[in-house]
Amino acid sequence: MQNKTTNNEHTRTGLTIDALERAYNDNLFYLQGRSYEFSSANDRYMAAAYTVRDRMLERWIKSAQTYKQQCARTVCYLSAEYLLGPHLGNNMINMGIMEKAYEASEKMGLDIEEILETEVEPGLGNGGLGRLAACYMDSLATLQIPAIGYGIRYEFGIFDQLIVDGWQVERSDTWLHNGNPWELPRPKLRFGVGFGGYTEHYTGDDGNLHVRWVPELVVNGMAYDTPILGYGVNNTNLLRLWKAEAAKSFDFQAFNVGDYYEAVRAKIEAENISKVLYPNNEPDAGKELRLKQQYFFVSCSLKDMIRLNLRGADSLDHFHEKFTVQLNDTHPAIAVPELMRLLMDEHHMTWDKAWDITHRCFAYTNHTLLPEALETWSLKLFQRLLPRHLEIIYEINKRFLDDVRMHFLTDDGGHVERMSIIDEKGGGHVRMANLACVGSYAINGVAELHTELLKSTVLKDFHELWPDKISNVTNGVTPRRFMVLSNPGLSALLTEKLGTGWIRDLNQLQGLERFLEDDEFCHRWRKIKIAVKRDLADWMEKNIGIRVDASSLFDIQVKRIHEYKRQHLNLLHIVTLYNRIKLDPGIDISPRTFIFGGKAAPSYLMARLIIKLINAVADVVNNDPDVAGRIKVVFVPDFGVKRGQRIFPAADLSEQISTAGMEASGTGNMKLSMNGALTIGTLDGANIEIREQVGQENFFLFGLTAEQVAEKSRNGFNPSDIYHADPELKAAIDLIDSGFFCHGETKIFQPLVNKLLQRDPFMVLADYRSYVNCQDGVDQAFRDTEHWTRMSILNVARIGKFSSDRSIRDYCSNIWNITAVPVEL
Ligand code: 26Q
Repeated sequence: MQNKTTNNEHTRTGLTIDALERAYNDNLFYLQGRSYEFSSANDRYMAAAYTVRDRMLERWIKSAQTYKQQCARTVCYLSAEYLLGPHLGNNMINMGIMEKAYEASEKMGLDIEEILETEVEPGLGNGGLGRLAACYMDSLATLQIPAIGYGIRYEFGIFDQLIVDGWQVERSDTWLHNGNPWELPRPKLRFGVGFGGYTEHYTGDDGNLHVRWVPELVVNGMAYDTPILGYGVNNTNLLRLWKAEAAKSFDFQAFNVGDYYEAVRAKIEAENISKVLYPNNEPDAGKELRLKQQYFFVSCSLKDMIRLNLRGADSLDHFHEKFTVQLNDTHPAIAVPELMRLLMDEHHMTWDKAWDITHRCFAYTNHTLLPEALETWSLKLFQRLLPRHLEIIYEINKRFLDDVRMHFLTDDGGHVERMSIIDEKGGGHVRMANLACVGSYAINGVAELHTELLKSTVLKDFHELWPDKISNVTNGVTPRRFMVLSNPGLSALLTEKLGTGWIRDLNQLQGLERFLEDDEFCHRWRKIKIAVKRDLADWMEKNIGIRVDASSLFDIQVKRIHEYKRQHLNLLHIVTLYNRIKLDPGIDISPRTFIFGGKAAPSYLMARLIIKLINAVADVVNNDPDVAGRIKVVFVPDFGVKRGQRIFPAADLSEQISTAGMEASGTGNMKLSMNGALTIGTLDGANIEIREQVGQENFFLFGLTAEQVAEKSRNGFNPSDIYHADPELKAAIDLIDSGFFCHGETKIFQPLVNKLLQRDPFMVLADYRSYVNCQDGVDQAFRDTEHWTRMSILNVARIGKFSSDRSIRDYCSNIWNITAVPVEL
């Protein structure tokens, strides 16, 4: 096989169809060891993946060289989660070779759809927070910002979800089983990370007092690098994930004294640290391992940054100028004392100098207001695992509380107690949010309402003390993955009318407003939507066995299952429609397909029950001849990025129905609206800003405001009064309670019904009437196809703000103070 042809296109870098074809065959043969005739789907996928990866590597190396030469300031994004989604299609889009890949595979008789479908997505995250990190990595590279994403290379990511008899069943994730062509292992890049032990105070050669931590156990972290290519640029950034390994080979000491099994146990324990991703909402059990994970990846990452800094400087005095470090929630907040420790204990800086650098380094993003979701660790666990860090935290806290006392003077009003990093109650806990606030130069919320609520509730005291520290950066999502890749039909129409500029500058979609009166355009808009709905319908029939009408209204709620997201409010509407049909079988209802998807945290019983109820209602509704296909209910199992890419483009209606004040931002709301769905939603999170942008006349609003929710939860509200006053509501709840959806079993859904009627902090019943009436409005609106199309176009035309490019620009100018570094080949 030749490396070059007459047109001088190299097999590993050339972008012509001919070069791609040669490269594919070469990789299949020499990397997979397969001939063309005897390849499996995975062999073909691997050959295609290596073909694309080869073309990323020179860009990657050039990026590293450019950043190094220019001593570029770099963003380090510290996140315990990255929900990346499949790489292959996205990298082909960003490299600009999707069309050529189609042509080349056609020429070779390959099924490119099958190849793309074969990739198992790396599910290294739970949901919104992890997916946000992945969108931000895409935008950072696209905007040519030098950036490193640091995280954990979990061997097992988020579990796979099966549905058995309507219940969620978890299966372990298998993303690494067939090999991962996107990562490059870096065996030379290893750092030791200590745990346990004790601290020693000693006088150094310099005559000063120093502290030395003598850990009981050292675990190694090894780097695995994944290149992240920007769209339409050469910049290729780095996602560096750490895998835990035993520091000593397991036959070392114990073997000599004969305790071979003890040595094996120690090795396994070390490797456990990066074994599995924790589901959110998982309570105390196993918490120790979670803290170990956090410290493990943070310590490796900071040591790596120090190494990089010392390559181009002879001290760490300018560390905070070289790097800015974004903390994705409090999960990496242990970075604050760890950087202090590294600077003082290992690089012999004074406290004052180390603190000056540390608190100018970090910025903290908060993703939740729910008090039960704010992380704390018991002092006992901290003391046992990280004794030196606890000493440092005490000292940070002591100095900080002196400032608090100074600031609030005699009239303390409880500030010291509330702002302390240590919560003295219940045996004592470290409050990670307080640690992150004190250790950071900037704090941000993820949508305007969320940020305002942060300032007035959970972080009120900090806002009083530092009025300029808290700001808002509304979340965004990448249009490359969630439009160009997942909705090629719509993207082609947009590009035909507007050129390709919208892909990097989403505000250019405003140009669509010119076509509102263009009948031919509107007709094509509808044709594209119906085509993707048909694709999804075919897929669901094939994979789930439920046949739906592609011309019905596709009403979609896909996200993690949680009471605050209120999938059960959606269900109450469905049961209400069912009752209406049963009462009057001739009733006129716009045909609808209700599509749900989402995973429940394994220990979250109420969320598991909601899944069971969705499936139980689906079973009855889908098989009742009176309903005659007017409404269908489908639960799509194992919702993740890959399934999302099929579902988002097919939505007519996007359900964003959380209790106001509880969804920090939401990002699915953006993905759906970008694909032409209209939103039915509460005034919560980013919904408010989406409505502002697309126009209130193009958004279905219902429900209590955050203020009203807060007022009701202060003064109490009585769901049972609402139940008795609304006959349709009562009928819906009674039907669920009667066991009707469960072969007469009355017990199963009782916990759910009881909670709704007795003490529901999520106020489902309080919003029921407003929701159902709003849904009646949706039903009417969907009948006016032309007007619906107009609203759909306007949603897309005005969604530009929610590109993650805009979010990253906000971070760059308002928080990070960083500028682009273009890479030339
Ligand atoms: C904490 C402790 C122990 C184990 C797990 C966790 C844990 C893990 C993940 C806690 C929370 C998460 C994830 C939170 C999350 O995804 N939040 C969402 O973040 C999105 C991006 O900002 C927002 O759009 C959503 O509103 C918010 O819910």
